[in-house]
Amino acid sequence: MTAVSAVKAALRTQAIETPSWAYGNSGTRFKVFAQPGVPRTPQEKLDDAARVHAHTGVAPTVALHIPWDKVEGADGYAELAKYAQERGLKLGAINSNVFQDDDYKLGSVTNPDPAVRRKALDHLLECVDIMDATGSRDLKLWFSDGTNYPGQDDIRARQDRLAEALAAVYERLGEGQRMLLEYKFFEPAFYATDVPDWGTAYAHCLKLGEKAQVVVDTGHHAPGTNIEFIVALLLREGKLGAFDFNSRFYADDDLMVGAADPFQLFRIMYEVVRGGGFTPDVAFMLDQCHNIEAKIPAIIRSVMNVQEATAKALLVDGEALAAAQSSGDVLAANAVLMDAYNTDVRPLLAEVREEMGIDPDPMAAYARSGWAEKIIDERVGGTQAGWGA
Ligand code: PSV
Ligand code: MN
Repeated sequence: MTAVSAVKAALRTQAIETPSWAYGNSGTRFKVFAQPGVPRTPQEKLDDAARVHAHTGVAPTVALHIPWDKVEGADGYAELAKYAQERGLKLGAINSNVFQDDDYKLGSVTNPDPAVRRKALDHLLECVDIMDATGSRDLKLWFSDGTNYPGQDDIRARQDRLAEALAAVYERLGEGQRMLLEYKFFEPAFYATDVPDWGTAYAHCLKLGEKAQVVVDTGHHAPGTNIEFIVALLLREGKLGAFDFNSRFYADDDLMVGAADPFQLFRIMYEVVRGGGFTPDVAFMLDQCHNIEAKIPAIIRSVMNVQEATAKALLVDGEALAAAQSSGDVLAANAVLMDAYNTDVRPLLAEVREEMGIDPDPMAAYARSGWAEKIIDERVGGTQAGWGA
């Protein structure tokens, strides 16, 4: 049996990064529903993130998205990092954005026009400059690049252009910095996406070197994909850099992690633990949008969902599992996993929180804190943060 004290100790060290954009307004291509109290600035997003960390104890970093979190002035990003630090936070991954300008209609770094490619590359390099100022370790790259129609552009040439841009960014990385390459099987390109799957991301990262790692966004797979297999394989190859956690029912829904399929999240976390991925070398980030639900409690709930899946994964009796597996006892092996999955870990996590000096019930503590009412009262006027803001 796994010692409960060891499980608790591991849970206390967990770090789940929350995304700045989850605190802002979001929606679908049909409608963005504004919510009262939503942050107007990157600083206000950090104020909200600090509440999530205060109530969960395990959300100490915040990912930025550039230009959504652009700040002015030569020292703007260093000051933002200081602002975070004063609130008990650190700035996390810098997410690049080469998907929202008109220039990128036919792609960014894979665009047939060299001038557009240069512009996209300059943005990626600027993101590394920002990492220097914020002290961030990771640059997250997601490309919306692809084609809508067969014959629209040369699939192979686009891979060459992608490789060229990635190599230039890789060259620019400093000591202790990494690039994380994210894949997504479709959207906004519908025929051929230039980085559609883990294999493509892996092939590029392998060529680039050890500072290039793959990001698994759980929402970026076709229905039925065995994501935990991908996780196991990337870990085995030393190429799993991070997760973007969220839930999907249909496409890239960006719903709360663990909401659609908590069993899948458990299976993923089991492979993480099994493969030695429960270390700071793998970044556990959320990439979600809260279109209709209150944002801060939704993020707290998401962090708790990841914690619950992790606790269950840590509770798997490895010895019993190995014994059942090696003796070919299919049902016993399956039962070991299911026993862990079916354990109610909420009391254990409540104890962990008490030991960390925080309220055992983060949702109730946040509701009692009065923060939601305070931001609704105070954040009046200005422009609320949201897509493209
Ligand atoms: C793309 O769908 C993605 O998952 C990337 O991580 C982007 O940076 C993020 O969503 C934007 O919300
Ligand atoms: Mn993502």
